[in-house]
Amino acid sequence: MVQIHTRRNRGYNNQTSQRRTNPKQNRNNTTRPTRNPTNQTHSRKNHHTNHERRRLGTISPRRPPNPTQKSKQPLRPPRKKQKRRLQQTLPSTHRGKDPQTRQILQTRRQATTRLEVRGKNRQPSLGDSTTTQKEQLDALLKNASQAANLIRKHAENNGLIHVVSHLDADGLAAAGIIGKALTRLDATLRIRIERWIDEKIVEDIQADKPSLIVFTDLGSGDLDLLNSKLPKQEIIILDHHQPVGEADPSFVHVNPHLYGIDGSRDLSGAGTAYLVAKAIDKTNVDLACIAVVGALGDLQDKYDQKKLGGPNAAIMEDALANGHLNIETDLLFFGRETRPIHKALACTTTPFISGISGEEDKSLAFLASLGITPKRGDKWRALRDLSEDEKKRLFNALADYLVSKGSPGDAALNLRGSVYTLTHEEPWTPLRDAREFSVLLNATGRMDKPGLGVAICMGDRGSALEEATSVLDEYRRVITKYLNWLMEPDTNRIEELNNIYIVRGEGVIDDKVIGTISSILSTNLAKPAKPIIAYSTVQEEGLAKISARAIDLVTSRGLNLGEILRIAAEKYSGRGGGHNIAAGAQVPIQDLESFIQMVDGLVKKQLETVSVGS
Ligand SMILES: [Mn+2]
Repeated sequence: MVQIHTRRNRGYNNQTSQRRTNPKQNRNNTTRPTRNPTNQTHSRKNHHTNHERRRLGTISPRRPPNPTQKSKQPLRPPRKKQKRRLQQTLPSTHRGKDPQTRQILQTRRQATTRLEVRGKNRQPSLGDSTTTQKEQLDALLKNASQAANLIRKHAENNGLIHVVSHLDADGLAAAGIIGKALTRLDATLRIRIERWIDEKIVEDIQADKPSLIVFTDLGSGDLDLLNSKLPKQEIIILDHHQPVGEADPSFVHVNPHLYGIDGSRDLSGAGTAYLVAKAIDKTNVDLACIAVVGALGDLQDKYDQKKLGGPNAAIMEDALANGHLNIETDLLFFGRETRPIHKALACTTTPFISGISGEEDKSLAFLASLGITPKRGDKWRALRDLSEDEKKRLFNALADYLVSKGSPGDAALNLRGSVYTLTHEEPWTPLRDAREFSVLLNATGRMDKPGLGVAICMGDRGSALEEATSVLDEYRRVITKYLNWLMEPDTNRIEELNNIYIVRGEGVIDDKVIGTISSILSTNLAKPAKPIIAYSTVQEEGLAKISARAIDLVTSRGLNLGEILRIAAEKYSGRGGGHNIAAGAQVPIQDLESFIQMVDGLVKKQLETVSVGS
């Protein structure tokens, strides 16, 4: 039985994705009334592009694995003995052969790219010795297999396993990976997607009397809450956010930060979940590409040519080895193999090209102005059909255009890099390009349909994919509309303060997409070294929802947005936290301006302190 539900349940979540129902098990869930959510906006996803940090970056000293995390507690007696065999949904797209599109790939480039991501040729990481990195990863893997053992035990006892995950692309991918691994174990499970954890949510989960709770892509920032509210509960946390406090020794806490691995860049929530899934059963290596999608969703492609590195690269190798992934370097337009070039251009929002992103007609006109014909005969041309010269012309024109629109000089660098193609996905679908897949997941989460995203990660296609695709279209329209609104001249909706940018979404921008907006803008404003604080206000709740982004250049100098937002929000009886590079908070509307001033000051202070001290 799989139930996927969220606090803003609508449509799909309670119906389609509920594969097997048992009236008793369902009592709390399937008819859960839509609750007006409070405490939302913890937009912890996403970081941001940057190139400098891999040279400057640091890895914090390795901490030995916590020997107390052994989870020796006796298991509860199994709750119910009914066997619930789940339909084994093997992805329908994993069936046939990859279409001939692959043959047309530029083989020379393919060969070199594939080499680069493997073994010794992988990007050297950050001045730390390979041995140390290996030790770190080994310790993390050992920790992951503790989690795997505990999950297997609960699955064998047929206890209810409650999976709680984060609403963004990485969180949905993580939920999908663990969800799939659990269905393969025939486990009884329930999946719940949240923007963050609070007391009410913990109580709701407890009311289900789960035998095991697995938190994915969240939990590490809420250890105090979990310690105090769930003292007798068996708990696994698979997260990559900065841990705040110490986990109760009975918890199995798997987090790369505990082993000196940078969780904001080198391993995602989905990646952490994947390591556990792989430890549960080797057959789960087919989920490696979903972990790649999660890492890209959290913008972890920070290595040269926008590659993934660290443990993410090892996961990428699993996906390459099982033939589900192909990597090439090219312009990063979604659907490079399959989509008409003007559509591919219009679908691309990193960087956001004002006047082209989201506007197919205008992209078509832009191409025409460069003398690039969109069709050959009566067939649309895809990016792969362009000559090298045409690609160069297009890249240069876009770079000039971006600068003319006020973007920083290197914004165009975001247009090129490693393209991750999921070779078993149907061409023309948004799942074919791993980055677009992550945008689709994000869209389902942000548009109140996270169950769709999880179902797709677990292998559903068909009508689920159809519905998700239209959700994605709608999401793109919404984002484009908001970005154009923000960028209207003479409105000062994007305001530059001394140390930060403020993006004033007021009550206009839906607070659920404020994180996406700040991510997109973070590569597009004139002074990228200034962190972005974007907010939207929700009058009914009396709250401002805040999403902050910085670039690696600044975090490598010691800026920690998660900490700053936590401190500033707590001062105004709000709450905040996240990664150093991407964080979220909420504060009462009346305190918003003081909060902003405080953040501006804290950013200044933190950067000064660090540069003086180091
Ligand atoms: Mn994440």
